[in-house]
Amino acid sequence: MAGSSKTIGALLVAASALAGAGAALGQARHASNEFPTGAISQPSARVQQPAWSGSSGASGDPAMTVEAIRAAAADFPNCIERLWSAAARRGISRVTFRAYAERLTPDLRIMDMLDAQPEFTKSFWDYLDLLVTDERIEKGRELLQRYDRTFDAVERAYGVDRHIIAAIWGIESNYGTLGGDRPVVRSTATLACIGRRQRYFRDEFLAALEILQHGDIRPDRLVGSWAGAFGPTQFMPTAFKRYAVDFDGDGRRDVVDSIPDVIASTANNLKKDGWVSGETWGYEVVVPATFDFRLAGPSHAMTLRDWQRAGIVRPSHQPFPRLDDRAYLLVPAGVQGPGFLMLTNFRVIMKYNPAEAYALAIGHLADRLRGGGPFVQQWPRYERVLSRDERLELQQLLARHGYDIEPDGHLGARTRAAIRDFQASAGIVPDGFASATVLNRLRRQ
Ligand SMILES: [Ca+2]
Repeated sequence: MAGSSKTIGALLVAASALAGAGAALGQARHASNEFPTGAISQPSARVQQPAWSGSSGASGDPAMTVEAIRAAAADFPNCIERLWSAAARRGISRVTFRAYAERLTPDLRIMDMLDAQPEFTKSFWDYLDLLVTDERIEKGRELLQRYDRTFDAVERAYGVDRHIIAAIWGIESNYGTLGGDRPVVRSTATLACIGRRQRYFRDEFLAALEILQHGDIRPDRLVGSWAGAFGPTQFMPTAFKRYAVDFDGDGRRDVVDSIPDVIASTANNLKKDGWVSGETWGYEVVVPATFDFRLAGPSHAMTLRDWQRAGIVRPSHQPFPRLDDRAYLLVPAGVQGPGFLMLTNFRVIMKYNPAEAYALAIGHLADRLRGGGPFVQQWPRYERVLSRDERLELQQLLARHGYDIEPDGHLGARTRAAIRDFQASAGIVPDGFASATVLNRLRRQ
């Protein structure tokens, strides 16, 4: 996790994120917020990886043209050698460098993944359905039982709820079964020398070499997503440096093969990111159609007492346990779906995986592991999800109507705000939801 990330393409997350190699790339744990983890399917190690498409990236970045990629690939051995002095300053020996860096070849297929912009995306509810399944709930409960004593010890040491850790384990890698099989050193070396994120990945590459230098993880076990996230809870190399702990006391911080190290390191990560002990992540709430939806969004936090006064209640009118806790309102599907009041710990989960759909899946799976039920309210499953072209068109139409947005196909907070303003002016419930209905209204204006 390289730092915090804020602007989230929240409503719709790229479908490719689920399709391959734990496509791990958020700004925090992963390198771009468009492609979070949560591997659903994973090519097996025996299946031959397809070659690079040989085409320019969709981002339009000058470093992603075919010519730039080919030139950087030709220069790859020199690029690696230029990193030697930085590696040496980190205490990496020439022997280690020779063994793991010098003979690397680039994995150019990663360039396709770095710039993947799928035309079709899934809805928020489709992601939740895919990520929080009965099978995942059952498996998680089994693991909570099997590692009961480890979870006890970790909760005592870090004060982080075991169900959240188990849920991260389940969402990030399906409990260690879908973490990716690409060598982390090769992936990060490729991204450090080729493409549009070289600066970011130089640090990841060098941190990966440090792991091998210290002998924390066996070289053949340091494999993961194409972006270099590894282990059951998908640590990036720099996140490993910051958060990994040796909880089983064998002298190695092995967040791949030691379950105590995995559980404790993940807890330590959340704790250092600000986890509030004894508090949950948030609540499902009912948002009335008359509600002022401009109050929604991460930039507007207020106490649960104030939300209650504004007309927000829990589905069966259970009281909020701690009325002074501050929360922000998330309404992923507008007035037609459930709302959520997100506490501090939701923001902490967002640092772990900076996509709202994934963070909500982690919180919800944790509740289910604890014995809670599904969400009470229905999602608007009849709503069609806009394609990438339609999302762009929606933004272009909004911009043409004078709303302050830059069309990029990603529906973030600014687009939602513009949609709300447009809806208000058109006399529809201003919930900011990018529906086909809104697009049609814009087309007719
Ligand atoms: Ca250990």
